[in-house]
Amino acid sequence: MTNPAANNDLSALPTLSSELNELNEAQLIEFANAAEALILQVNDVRLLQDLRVQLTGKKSPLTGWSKQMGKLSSDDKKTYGGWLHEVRSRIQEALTAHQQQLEMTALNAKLASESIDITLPARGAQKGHLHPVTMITQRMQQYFIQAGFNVATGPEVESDYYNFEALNIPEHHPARAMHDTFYFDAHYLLRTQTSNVQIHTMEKNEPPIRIICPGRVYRNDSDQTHSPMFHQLEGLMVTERSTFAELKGLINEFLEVFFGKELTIRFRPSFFPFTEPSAEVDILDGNGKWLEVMGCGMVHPQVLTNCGIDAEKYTGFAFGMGIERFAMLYYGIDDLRLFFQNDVRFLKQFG
Ligand code: 2NL
Repeated sequence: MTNPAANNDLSALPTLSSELNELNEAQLIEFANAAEALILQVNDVRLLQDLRVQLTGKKSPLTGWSKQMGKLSSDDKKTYGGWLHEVRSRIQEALTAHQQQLEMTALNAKLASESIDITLPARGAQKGHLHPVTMITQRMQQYFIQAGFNVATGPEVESDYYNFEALNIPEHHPARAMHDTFYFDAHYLLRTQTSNVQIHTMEKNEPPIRIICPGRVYRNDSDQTHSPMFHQLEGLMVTERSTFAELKGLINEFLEVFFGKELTIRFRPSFFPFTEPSAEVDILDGNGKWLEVMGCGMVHPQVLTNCGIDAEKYTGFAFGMGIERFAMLYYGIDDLRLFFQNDVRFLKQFG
């Protein structure tokens, strides 16, 4: 920004002689009066600065007159010196007083324009919430905890023994293939289900055992219904007389409590290496379509034996389900990947 030259109009000042000894007191008083009036007309601080220079600066008439003081007789020095001092003092006081006035006015205007209306309603705190997968996990756990199950967790990096071998999954089983399982080396991998936790628990504890095992699992798969990392909740109960009938009753009640309504449920014969017999559980949706929601079965005697549990004395049942699958059904979501993109527009809807 350029600083424009002074543009105050000084024509309102009386035109006086530039010769000091040609002036009288009345003329100088009139000059001071006119200067004061001129000062009061300025309503901009920068223009007032300019006017200060015009009225009292090196090129001002006042300074011009003061420079002639040396040529005067000592009597005249007193007289003219008194008048000039009076004029300069009045002008300077008027400039200072008016400058303060202008600054005050500007400040008040600024304060008024920036004032805060404290009567406006507050914006309110933005409250976060748990991730939908966490909320669904907790909803599932809530049922099993009241039914007497304990929550158990374990490592996500596991050896092939705890992930496959102990579960009766044979060497040549397709789940063991490189394209399904993330291996670190020949023996260590990312668990493909949470069953390793049940194996560790059975190794370390005598029945009765009642546990659920929620957690992250990993499979080399990615599309609308598969994610390389997802969550499972598995359950295991081992006692002296656990039966398939008890398993069915538990699963039926869990599903109806979870979805909060009566359901048509079927247990469809299936196969898992670690359970015998095995079943897949379907629920009938509103369109007459069967939806597969989980798998279950009686723990294979070989699995009990692998964990040091007497398979002649004890029986067990187990089940497993995908947590994202339940979350999709519960919330009506058709793409599993949405759970892992962390798009706030998606996540916000679950508060
Ligand atoms: C499914 C099926 C299942 C199990 C998991 C299990 C664990 C042990 C012993 C026996 Cl240690 N069984 N787990 C049993 C049946 C089914 O999961 O579709 N999961 C998503």
